[in-house]
Amino acid sequence: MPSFDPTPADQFSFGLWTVGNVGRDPFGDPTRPALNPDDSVRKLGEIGAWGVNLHDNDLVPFDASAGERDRIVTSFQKACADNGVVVPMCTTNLFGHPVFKDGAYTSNDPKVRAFALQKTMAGIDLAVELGAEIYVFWGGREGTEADACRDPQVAIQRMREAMNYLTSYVKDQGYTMTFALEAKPNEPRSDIYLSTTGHMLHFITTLDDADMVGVNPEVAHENMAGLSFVHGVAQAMEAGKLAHIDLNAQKGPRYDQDLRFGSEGLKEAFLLVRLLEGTAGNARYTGPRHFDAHAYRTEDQAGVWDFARGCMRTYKILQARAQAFDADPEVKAILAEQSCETADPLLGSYTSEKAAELSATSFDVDGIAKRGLRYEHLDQLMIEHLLGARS
Ligand code: GCO
Ligand code: MN
Ligand code: MN
Repeated sequence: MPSFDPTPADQFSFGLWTVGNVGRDPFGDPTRPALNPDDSVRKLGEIGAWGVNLHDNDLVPFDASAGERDRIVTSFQKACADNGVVVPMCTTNLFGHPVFKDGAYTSNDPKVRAFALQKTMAGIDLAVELGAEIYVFWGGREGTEADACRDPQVAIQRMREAMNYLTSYVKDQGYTMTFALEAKPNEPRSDIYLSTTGHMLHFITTLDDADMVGVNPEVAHENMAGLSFVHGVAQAMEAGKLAHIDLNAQKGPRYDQDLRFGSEGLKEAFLLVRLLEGTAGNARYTGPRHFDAHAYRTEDQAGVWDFARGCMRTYKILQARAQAFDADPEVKAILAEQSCETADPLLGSYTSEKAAELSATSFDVDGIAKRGLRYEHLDQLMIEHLLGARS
């Protein structure tokens, strides 16, 4: 039995806000004490995580003085170095303070939009100081309840203006930084703009520096919209736009649950790991495997580390299961039989000659339609690998 212990090559990362989650929810107070960022890093190093991510204010309090900021950052950098933990990604908290109650980059108030840019530039500077090269944008407050408050087209234009401003800032400073846009359909707003990874992928094509911008899809968020997460991630990968990923689990299209990776939706988790690891032959995703999840509210501090170990362990088990599935001769035989990889001379790029030939071709449609595809068997084989009944 392999150990499934994490190694730095796995690139497993956690946000300070994930392992530091105190168990507060809209109905109840914290159930565990706040963790000091330096202690989180020490413990993350101990359990074998590779990276730690943060919002500006997870590390530096909103109202910290310049001196306090520098002291905190220096101490955190030392904690990271001492424990062999890197900071791959940072992001800005543009949702916590009441000033952002009606959005940050999309607010109707130009002063709020300007403050959001100022806060993001400072967050990018902090990220660079910590060595991060990925910057996530999650616009939790960029949405509405009273939708008549602004033209949703204007919201998109303001979002574009902000992204263009900030990629220019990065270039002007000579930083190396990729932006990763994270979609969510709702919560905390009733409706959030650019609500799915698909919306984000198109939006990116309209930006001045589209080559600097990708997506950060999250399992829970795509599930909240009732969509296939695997298909969303695949579209991002195919477009060369998977800049980062938020791994967690979600039970149905409800409120955002941010559960331990693989704890719900095992089949989707299996297919996701298979896709990310490229065990079926596709190009592997090479970026961080970030767990944007938190422990159940029932847990004490020990339970938080059970949760974190569980995320990494489940990922590695699913990786091994996916490798076994794709190496299974029965699976290979069905896939080979069904993929009809031999090039059909009627297909490929259009030429008027080929089109004329295609128009004149007759097809045995009934014969083709009669053929069973053996997907029941294929899916059952996958379930048996998932359940450990085949190896
Ligand atoms: C959520 C979001 C957040 C963001 C994070 C980064 O759970 O609704 O995913 O966790 O990822 O705040 O900005
Ligand atoms: Mn997230
Ligand atoms: Mn979430």
